[in-house]
Order: sequence, then C-alpha cells, then structure tokens
Amino acid sequence: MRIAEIHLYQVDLPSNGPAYRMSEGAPTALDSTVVQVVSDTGLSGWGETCPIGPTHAPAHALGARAALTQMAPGLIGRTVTGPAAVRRALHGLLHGHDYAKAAIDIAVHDLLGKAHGLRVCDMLGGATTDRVDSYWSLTLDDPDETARVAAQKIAEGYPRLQVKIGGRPVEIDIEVIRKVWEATGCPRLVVDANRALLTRDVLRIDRECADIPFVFEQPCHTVEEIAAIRAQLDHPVYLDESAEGLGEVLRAISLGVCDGFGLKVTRLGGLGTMATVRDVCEARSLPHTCDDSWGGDLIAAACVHVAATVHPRLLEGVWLAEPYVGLHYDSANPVRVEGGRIRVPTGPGLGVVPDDGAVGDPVASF
Ligand code: 0XW
Ligand code: MG
Repeated sequence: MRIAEIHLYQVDLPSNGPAYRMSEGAPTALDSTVVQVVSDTGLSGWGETCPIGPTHAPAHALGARAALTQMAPGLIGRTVTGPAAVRRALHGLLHGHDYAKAAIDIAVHDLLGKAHGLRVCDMLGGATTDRVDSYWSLTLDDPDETARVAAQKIAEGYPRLQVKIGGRPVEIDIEVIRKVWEATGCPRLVVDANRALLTRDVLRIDRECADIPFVFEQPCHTVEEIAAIRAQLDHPVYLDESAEGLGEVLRAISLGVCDGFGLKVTRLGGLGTMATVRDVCEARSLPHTCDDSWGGDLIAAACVHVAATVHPRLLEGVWLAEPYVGLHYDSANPVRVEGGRIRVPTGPGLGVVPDDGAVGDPVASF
C-alpha cells in the first residue's frame, strides 16, 4: 500500500460555554488541522493536531500546517509498511515539529487499522477495556464557583478532578483547593499550575494544604525548578508541559523528579511514541493520562484508543475538549464523555470518519 495523496484541512473549533481559563490565558476559538492520507487502495486515514493557542507550548496552528506542507510531498509514493517506518521518514523530511508529525502518525495508524480490519487500540497492543475514565478540568475561577462546579461534575460521574491554579495570588489558589476538597472529598484530585508557580508558592501550597491528598501537576516552569524543591514536598508531582518527548520523559524519570505524567499524544509526536512512553511508564509503575491540548473527534479517538491499552492501575484518565467544542466530525460515531467515562470507538482504525463536508475543503493537497 502506497501513499497516493495527502490533504490538509483547517477547522475552527469553538470553545463554548464558560471560558477554559488557565494560568496563561483563555482561548475562545481553536484552530485545528486535520490530515487525510489517501492510499493507492482508495482507503483514507485521518489525523489531527490542535495546539491550545500559540503560547501554551512550542506548537502553533500555522506551524503545524507549515510543517505538514514541508513534509507531505516527500511522503507521496512511499510504501506504508508500518508507523515506525513512516515516523523515521518524517524525521528525514523535517527536524522537530513533532506535534505536526503526530497528525500524520495518527492518520497512518488509522489507515493501517482500516487496511487490516483492526482497531487502533488493537494495533497499539490490545485494549484492556471498552470504556476509559475521563476527568474534569476546573478552569480558573473564584473559590465558591469552582467548588460548585466540582460538586456538579462529581455528581455527573467524573472520577477525577483537575483544579487549575496559578497566575493570581497564591492565597486564592489555596482557598480554591480547600473549597473543592470540602465540597467533593474527591480522592483523585490534581492541582495543575500549567508551569505558573514560583517554587516559593509551591512550598506554601504544599504546607498549607498538607491535610488534602492531591497531586501537583506541572507546578513550575522547568524540571530544574521542580527538582530543586522536590525533596521538600509532601504531595506527589506529575509533569505535563515538561514531558516534551521520549527523551524528556526518560530524563525526568532518571532524575526522579516526578511520580507520573500528564501526557499529550501530539506533543509526543503521535501514537507510536505515546505507546513507547506508556511502556516506559509501566516499567517504572508511573501513572499517566492520555490527553491532548484540544481537538475534535479524531484527536479524541486517538487519545481514547491509546488509553484503552494502558495498564488499568496506571491510567489517570482521558481529558477531551468535547464538552467545550460541542460539534462532531463523525455524526454517527461521535467520541463523547458520558457520565465521566468514554466508550472506546469500535473501529476499524480510529473508528471515526469525518462526515462529508464536516472539515470543509482542503486548504492544501499533495
Ligand atoms: C486539561 N488539559 C489536558 C487540557 C488543556 O489543554 C490543558 C491540559 C492540562 O492538563 O494542562
Ligand atoms: Mg496539565
């Protein structure tokens, strides 16, 4: 099977309802890039990458399309033997830009799954479940409103809560954490600063919330800052933004700087690397999520498929933008959070095929 055509699509994904506010700002509309890889057999594989604005990570929507435009011509005519071979070919066409390569990697997994009649989760090693946990991310808000939403989400069935903090006086962050804990007693509570805190403030939150069992997620900007205070913390620490690729994950583990990860499929370069990191985490008994920063049904399906293959005791859940986006590419097989859990699409491939016209016309074709 050879790659015959590649088409790029640009999709505006809304952020409906209350703003999704993090320490570094609140995006109101997201710019997603969808990739269609068409084979000479007529089958198509679909992928997607959708950075959450241009400042969250060294990834942005225009960069994704520029990188894909750079690489796509070099893929036309190539035989698709397996995802690892395609990944190496991509590295030979462009250095870095793994978040853009991820869209091709996801599309190739989808294509191969369809060609072999397998779900992506089966290609990644086999699913352990047909439903995975999600978690609700409580965006920056005042303490009472955050606690109200937290209680509502627990009542809806979410088994895990992530509380956003940072970018405001630390006293408010402490009050929010305490009020969410008092309102829910949620046993799976995560406190995510998205890199925003000074080490001084992390130490203060750790001390003043000593009675509340939660995990710090990416409290500081760098691994070095976290390493500097790690021994003084009573709460566990997960890395998110710092887990920029397999190399950084290995570095963090060897430094002993974290107890788990918030993982993003596109940041790691796609499903292949995600599965490698899954196995590294299993070897070291490190829990992790399988998320992405934003995106539609295609990204959602990719996250859920890989999550279904994670050892159940290590899966921290899958966050989807779906409750904010409110639109689906595939009206027959939408990927949805229902009662705090997500059904694994039945495939083949991702099990999601955009409806005609759902992603518009191609903005570039090769
Ligand atoms: C909750 N998320 C997975 C979605 C947003 O992109 C932020 C992210 C996080 O954990 O930082
Ligand atoms: Mg995070």
